[in-house]
Amino acid sequence: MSKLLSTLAVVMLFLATLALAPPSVEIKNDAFAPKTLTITAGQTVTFTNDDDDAHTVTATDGAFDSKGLDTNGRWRHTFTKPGTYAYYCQLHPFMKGTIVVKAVTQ
Ligand SMILES: [Cu+2]
Repeated sequence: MSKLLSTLAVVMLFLATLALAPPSVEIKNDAFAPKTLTITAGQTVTFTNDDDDAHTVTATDGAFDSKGLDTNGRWRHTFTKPGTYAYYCQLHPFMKGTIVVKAVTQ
């Protein structure tokens, strides 16, 4: 296999792994990671608080709210409709994140 082909194979494998991994957001160092997460309609996102501080996952428009998540606290939310969902932490309003929900392609 040429070097280019084997590099391509590694990239494809990496992308496949990403596609299969359940979508998740880590809350660490007063930030959401990734800051912007793109998923497909119907997928459930798991938010995990890896900080020593409590945090919330609260939609800017109030559509969803995890309420307080303590250290190691977990909250799941299923996004059924395509769109862009901005959220923040009520305890630290400077913490912001976005979930981009794409329509399911037939
Ligand atoms: Cu917070």
